[in-house]
Amino acid sequence: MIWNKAAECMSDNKRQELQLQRLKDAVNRAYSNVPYYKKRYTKNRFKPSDIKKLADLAKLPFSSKAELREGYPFNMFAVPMNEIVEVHTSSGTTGTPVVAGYTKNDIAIWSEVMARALTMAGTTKDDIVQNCYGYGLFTGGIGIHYGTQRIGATIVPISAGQTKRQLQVMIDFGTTIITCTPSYALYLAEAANEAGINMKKIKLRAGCFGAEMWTESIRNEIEKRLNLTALNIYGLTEIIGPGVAQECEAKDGLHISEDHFYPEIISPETLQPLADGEKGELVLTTLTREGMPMIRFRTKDITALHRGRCACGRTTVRMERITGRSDDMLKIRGVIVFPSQIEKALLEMKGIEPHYQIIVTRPQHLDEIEVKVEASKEIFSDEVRHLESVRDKIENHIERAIGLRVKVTLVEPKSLPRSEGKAVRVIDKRVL
Ligand code: DLL
Repeated sequence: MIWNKAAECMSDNKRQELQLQRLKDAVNRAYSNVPYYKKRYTKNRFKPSDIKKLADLAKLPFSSKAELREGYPFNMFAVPMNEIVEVHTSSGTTGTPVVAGYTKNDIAIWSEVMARALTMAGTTKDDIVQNCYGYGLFTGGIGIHYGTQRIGATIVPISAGQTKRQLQVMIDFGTTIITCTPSYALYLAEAANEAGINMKKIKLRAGCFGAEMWTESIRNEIEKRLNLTALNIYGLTEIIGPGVAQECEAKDGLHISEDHFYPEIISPETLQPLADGEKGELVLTTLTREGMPMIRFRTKDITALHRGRCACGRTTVRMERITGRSDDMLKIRGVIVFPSQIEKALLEMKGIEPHYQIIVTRPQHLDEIEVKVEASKEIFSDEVRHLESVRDKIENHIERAIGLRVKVTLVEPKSLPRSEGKAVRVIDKRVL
């Protein structure tokens, strides 16, 4: 168990003092060692010594994925290559990835914040952690691995895929904690059900699910089907990987390890800082990272921050679960739609499975959304009239939720593609 009370239960004053001192160092390191920052700060007539208080950070320009890609592969590194002990890349399927470099000390910090995250899910030395995040250039597998080893729990580095084997190992090894994407958790549950495995009889107790957007309804499904406590883990390659933030058992937001990652919320339209509690885009600054300092990185993830002591006793700021991206937000016939709103509406309906795809098209210059969702086995074998009435109900329900009429197609159970990593939920076929 790694509950670093000195860091996680710090008073606001003490934390801000520590953050300011670390921020000064971080900005200085970035400015002195990475030409990208030096060029931009010089253009803005900014010197690292201009950081006198935390709010001064807002004077600095943002960084974004697109700019980091231009630094491919190693131009964003702030130390000589022989101090970089590990590299990872962002999990994008297209285009040039962002490469993240870590020094030995960065790996120690990553292990620490990941250990804190797993501890929030109740992991102790006595646990067996089945890690189904992919190992390799993706940060998911190795990040969880480091955290588990830091706690001294047993890591089962099974990686993604091979669902039958996952289930066998889970039973034979007595896995107590599982880590994977929420969509893979649902897939595992389905496979377990098919294999006749009674989840109540196995030892799984909790899971850290993240790397993609999910909702409270998906949490309820996972908890019911896998018979465990499902907690949310957040992170991104550019900042460190998983472990930037994690939900504790109070399930009241994700605690950000803010002694290492400084969060801001901005309006994606005006780019101005927003107050606590207001929803906007999360911007993160690494306070201690040596290999690749990241100053004001626009995550494009939409959330809000909440301060105050949590029921668990931690005082670190909490972020709400991510409800969308400022860049994949859908605008359908002028109306803003977040795929998560459709998911939420869908999962409130009976007669369907939590496997769906949202397809956006633009026939005759008008946007259309088709939601393909798997009918449950019972409903699908029912008469057509019943199927149609279920479909109409879902269409009405989604319309009430998002203010738009969408076309719902009920498809055969298990006919939509399953994913072992991030599920592809939205297919935008529009040429905009
Ligand atoms: O997905 C790191 C990770 C691995 C996090 C394992 C959690 C568990 P990237 O591939 O760089 O890194 O993708 C980062 O994924 O900006 C979010 O848009 C999304 N994301 C990550 N965690 C969550 C989450 C890893 N809990 C991008 N909820 C981020 C919603 C998430 N979105």
